[in-house]
Amino acid sequence: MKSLQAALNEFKSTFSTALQSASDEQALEHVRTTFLSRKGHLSALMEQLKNLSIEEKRTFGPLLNELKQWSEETFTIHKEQLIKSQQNAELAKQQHFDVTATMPGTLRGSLHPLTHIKQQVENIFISMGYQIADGPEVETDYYNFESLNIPADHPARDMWDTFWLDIPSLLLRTHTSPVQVHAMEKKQLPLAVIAPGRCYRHEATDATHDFLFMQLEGLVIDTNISMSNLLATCKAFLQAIFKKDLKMRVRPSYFPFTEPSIEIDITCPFCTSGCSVCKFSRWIEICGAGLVHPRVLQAAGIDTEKYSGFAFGFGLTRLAMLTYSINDIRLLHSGKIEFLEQFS
Ligand code: FA5
Repeated sequence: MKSLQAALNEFKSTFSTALQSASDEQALEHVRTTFLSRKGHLSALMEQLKNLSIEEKRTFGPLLNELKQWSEETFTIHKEQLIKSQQNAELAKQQHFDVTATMPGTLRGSLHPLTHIKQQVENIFISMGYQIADGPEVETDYYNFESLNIPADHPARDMWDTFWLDIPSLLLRTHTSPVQVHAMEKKQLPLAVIAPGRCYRHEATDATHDFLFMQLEGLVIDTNISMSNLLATCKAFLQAIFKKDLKMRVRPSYFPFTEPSIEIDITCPFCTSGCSVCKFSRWIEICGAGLVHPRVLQAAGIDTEKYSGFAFGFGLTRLAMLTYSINDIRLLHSGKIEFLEQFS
């Protein structure tokens, strides 16, 4: 009897000591398995009960139950205290964390030059009252060609080397002009939209041509629209983007969806007497444009007696090249960190 009493006392003191020195959850779990689990010291003491006489059982039964209850409660209290103090320590660490501190040697991201120019262009046109329109990059033959007055047998299709998909009549859009038709079909006239976006052409690449590039489409439909509205808009836009009073030159051109069609050149923003960017000509071709062809308006169900419009298509990638003096268009999709770092 005495020895069981001694064992109970010893359990109490060793359990208390072990619990006090358990300073993390792993140590606490070790205390639990050693003392309180099915194979632990407490179970071993309980086992001894069955070998005792009835009288001894009367004495030690309640004592063992008390010990069990006490040890489990003490363990739970200790565990809760430990978790709380860990949380407090974690919180104290966070409170001393300086979110504004700079980490030495970390790479800082920046906007891609194409994203940057796109945002600038959008802001300029939004300030002129334009809305941003969008269209799919996988287009149908109808929107990329037919609706723009370029039927299947029209030789002008050769102007745009096309990536056709395996699915009949689907292609990667060769220009942003299909967005004109999507916008007109919404029939909310008058209309002033721009559509910056990616285009794809199945052509050999060089320093100024890529198979993937960005264009900026513009379309205005209203009553009494004339060529002078188009030229004034282009001039205002170019002055805003290059922040210079550049001279514009207009050349006659041909696009099946505009009549008359023009191409616009600007004086080179980088030199006064010729440089490699303007190929020593002092002029840089910047966009195709014109008055929207009546057939395109009619295809979109617009009354050509009442409405007319102008459209333009800038090479947005080329604008980025001019703005940032990038001498090879292919760098823009090279993913080269040394190249991109220059724009941060
Ligand atoms: C067009 O794509 C017409 N849709 C533009 C237009 C719109 C005319 C509205 C009239 C009215 P063009 O094929 O010329 O036209 O392309 C327009 C601009 O896109 C070019 O001036 C050039 O800056 C750019 N561009 C064309 N091909 C490439 C290419 N492979 N890589 C990079 N930029 C290109």
